[in-house]
Amino acid sequence: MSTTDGGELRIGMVGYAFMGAAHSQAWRTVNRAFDLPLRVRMTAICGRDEANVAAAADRLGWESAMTDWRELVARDDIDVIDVCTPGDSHAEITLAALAAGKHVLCEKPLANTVEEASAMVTAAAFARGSGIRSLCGFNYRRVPAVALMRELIAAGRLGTIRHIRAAYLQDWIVDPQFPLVWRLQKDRAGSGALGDIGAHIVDLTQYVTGQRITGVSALTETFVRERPLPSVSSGLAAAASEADGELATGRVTVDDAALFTARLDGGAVATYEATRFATGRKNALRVEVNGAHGSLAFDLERLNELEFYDATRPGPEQGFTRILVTEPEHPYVAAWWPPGHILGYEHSFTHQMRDFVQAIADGTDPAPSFEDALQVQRVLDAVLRSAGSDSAWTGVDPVLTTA
Ligand code: SOE
Repeated sequence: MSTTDGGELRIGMVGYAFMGAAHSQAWRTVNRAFDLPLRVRMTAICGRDEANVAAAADRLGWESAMTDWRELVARDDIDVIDVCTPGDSHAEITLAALAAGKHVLCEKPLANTVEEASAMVTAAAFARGSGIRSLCGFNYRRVPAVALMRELIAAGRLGTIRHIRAAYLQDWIVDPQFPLVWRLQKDRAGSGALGDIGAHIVDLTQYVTGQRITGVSALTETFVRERPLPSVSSGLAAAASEADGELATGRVTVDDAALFTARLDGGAVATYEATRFATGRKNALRVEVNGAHGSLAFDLERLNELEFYDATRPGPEQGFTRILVTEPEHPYVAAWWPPGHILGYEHSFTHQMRDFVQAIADGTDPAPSFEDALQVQRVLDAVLRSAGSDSAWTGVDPVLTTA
């Protein structure tokens, strides 16, 4: 069982790419922004390439660097394992860490399959009996404006929720020459835009409304089906179709875009769009919730703001107002700056670490739990099954031109 060492919480992180960097920034700042009962110690970072992980340790502020995550998990001077790797290793690392009595923070989506996610839920439930805490890294829940959105909806300010409208738009692979990185390979990532960014809007909309998706109708599309292999052989050469003198290419085995409608258990209906081909949109996450008494809208590109339409106000005063979510009474904000001094993307990760450390100290279960993340995984699986079947698809007869 993990024991904190005299008020220290010793972290071991696996992975050092984008999420590793974002989590490292959060581990570095959490005790400086928040008054916590435990002091985080960035004990070790782990990655496969010895030189690269040593450089990452130096750049990101870790005390030591390792190349074998199994050794990291076995260390008795580690209390928490933070999993920042591609999805195909989430389950293996998490199961080993829980079995070793470590608290676990696992990046989203929880796993590449429902089966893996279910095994992680079972292991987390068993470890919970020994006081071990686990959390899945849906960080956007911890943007103050998103947390405020949930508070306003829970307080009934919108009344009965009728519509949920969510889109997460990126464009980083529009160029067909962009290489076949791990996010574009099903065996590494599980799915494409759906699991990477669609998972965020599934979790976020369920979080802010308190409702859960009960069914979907979906379509997915892969616009570019062959891409150049990454410069370093990624073991895909066997699958590559290498013509004479042509650059070796490999097949894209995931969705570039996923669109689906959904029904939720509180009676709301919803539309979701997750795509990496929204040319010009870089990281555009937008959610709007329409209720009987009003609406709320959040835009990640304006993450310190929340748009609120209060239909209970006198007619002449009605209109979308812009709430600047920087007041001390807003979630998390009091730890930072005076009103009007805005926060950024990285603060959501610091807030995530704050809640995780506090939960470990209090002996409570942080959210989203692995059970919450398994439900997201089930939605992703349902989307892919729906998209793979023609059952709900109704074709439109072509107009036969006489010309
Ligand atoms: C995809 O590029 C990505 O990095 C996601 O994996 C993250 O979860 C999201 O926060 C930003 O975009």
